[in-house]
Amino acid sequence: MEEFIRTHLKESRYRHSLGVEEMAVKLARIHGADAEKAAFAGRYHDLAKNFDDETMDSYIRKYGLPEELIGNNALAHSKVGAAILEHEFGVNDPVILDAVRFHTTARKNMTLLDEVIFVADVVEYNRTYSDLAYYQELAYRDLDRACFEILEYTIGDLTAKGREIHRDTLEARDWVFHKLAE
Ligand code: DGI
Ligand code: FE
Ligand code: FE
Repeated sequence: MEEFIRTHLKESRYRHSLGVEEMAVKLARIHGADAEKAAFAGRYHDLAKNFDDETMDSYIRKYGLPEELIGNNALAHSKVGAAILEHEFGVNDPVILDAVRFHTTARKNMTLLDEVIFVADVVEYNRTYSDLAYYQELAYRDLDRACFEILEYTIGDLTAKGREIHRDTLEARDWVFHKLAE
């Protein structure tokens, strides 16, 4: 598997993966998730990110993934990544597979590991946006709140760009909003 990401990821994407691993372990320790699972899911979450369209589409068909993923690598890479971990590398822990599968859109009823990976992806040390320190501090302090603010940002950004927002993303925002209000 290490060989797979070394050969299939660009250098910067490989570094991002190690960054997500490190951040996911940190968040897991703070918030009480399984640090070993966090490390594994973090390291391999983007394993399909740099596939060309043809390769991505062939995996979507091979594993019977939804047609809506064809030509949408932003959404497909997380679903294809989970399918490859499961079917080609024999990973059978549903908690790890789901954390990879939903790392881009999030979803309602997220597990603790789902949230750890979703947030670590955005706040890992190699990211360069100006509010990074703010989001890192928020992630250490309040994982649900970090999830919510990231979802709000993503939805606003996609809306501004006129792109379709996946149902799972909208449901995740509503779910975490109600969780915070409780
Ligand atoms: O793979 P990474 O770059 O590390 O991060 P990611 O897996 O969160 O992917 C980010 C991309 O996914 C970014 O281009 C925005 C896109 N994205 C996130 N949620 C949605 C989405 N795209 C669509 N169309 N709909 C969504 O709900
Ligand atoms: Fe990703
Ligand atoms: Fe990522």
